[in-house]
Amino acid sequence: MTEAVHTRRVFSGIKPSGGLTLGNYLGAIKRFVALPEQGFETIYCVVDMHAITVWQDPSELKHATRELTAAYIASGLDPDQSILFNQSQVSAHAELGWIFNCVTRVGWMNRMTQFKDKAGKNAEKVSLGLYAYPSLMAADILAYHATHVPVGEDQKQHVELTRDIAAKFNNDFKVPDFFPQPEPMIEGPAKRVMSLRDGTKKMSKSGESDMERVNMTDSAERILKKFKKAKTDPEPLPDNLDALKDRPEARNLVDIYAALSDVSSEAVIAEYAGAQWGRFKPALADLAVSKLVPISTRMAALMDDPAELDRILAKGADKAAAIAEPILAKTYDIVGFVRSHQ
Ligand code: AQP
Repeated sequence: MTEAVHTRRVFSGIKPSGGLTLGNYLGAIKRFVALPEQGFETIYCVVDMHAITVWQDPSELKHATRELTAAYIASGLDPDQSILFNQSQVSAHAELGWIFNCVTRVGWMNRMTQFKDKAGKNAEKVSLGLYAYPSLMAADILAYHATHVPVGEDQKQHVELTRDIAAKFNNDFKVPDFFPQPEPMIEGPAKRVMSLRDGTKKMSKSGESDMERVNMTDSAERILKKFKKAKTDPEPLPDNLDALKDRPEARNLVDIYAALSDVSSEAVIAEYAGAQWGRFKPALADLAVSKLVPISTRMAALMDDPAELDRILAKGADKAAAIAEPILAKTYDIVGFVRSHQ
């Protein structure tokens, strides 16, 4: 078989599992929005089926799905240029996910650190879906033969698993290059935005205290308060990043500043060398307000017309299905399913 040439196609998704954080914005949405200009075909998904791996109140799930759609658009995503849809409206995800459940080995799943972190001591009580999540994520990506997956550092292991699943499928069924080997794109200073209260813990939607995170919908006052109260240490900022090695909270705030202002962390430390927190924190908070508040204002306006958001998702789902369905049909044929009912 000649080597397949796969289109430079990006796929990524975000769970509508609650209010979006600055981590979701800097680690995902802001980067997603920049990719169409870089010559990629882009497919972005509101992964509602991943959200229900932990309990979601049904009406809140609908609200979070529309709010995430609004966040993508308010951050600059053009739904005519990128495909934007919610996962459950394209059945190829679940169908390919089942096939991948039968390709993936239990031993591979047992190595997934995010499951261990999320399940904690409760592993016996969490859903089977939470355990199988990475196999559905592989289906999300490979149903489109996507070649690039922009994600935060926390998702790297899942993209690597996707590569293993693709390779095993291609090998087991002797279809070299049918599924591509997608590349994780993990770039920039916001690969892992940390909690404002503990610089060793990821900033998460579901973190216990609201003061740990900045939400995309926080008011200016709330953003200012959260940065003011953010945990730091008594030292001023040094003149190089190496000196922040054992100061995770300080490093996190420098990285957030860099990501918000589109400069490197080195440039931030050069500008603020020797600065006390009393100078740096208000500058950071003002910067965050100037970037986030215009977005949350646009989000609120979009949320005033949920029917229009639903229409955008429906149109996106049609475009997504037009790509995924032929790939799924070919996969079924490769697996040996009889397809006599059209
Ligand atoms: N703190 C973060 N720093 C950088 N990137 C992040 N992402 C999430 N948090 C950070 C990136 O956002 C994308 C979507 O993530 P998700 O919402 O689907 O899943 P998640 O990583 O499990 O996000 P949360 O906020 O931690 O959700 P909950 O608390 O509901 O589990 C991914 O690309 C992720 O890397």
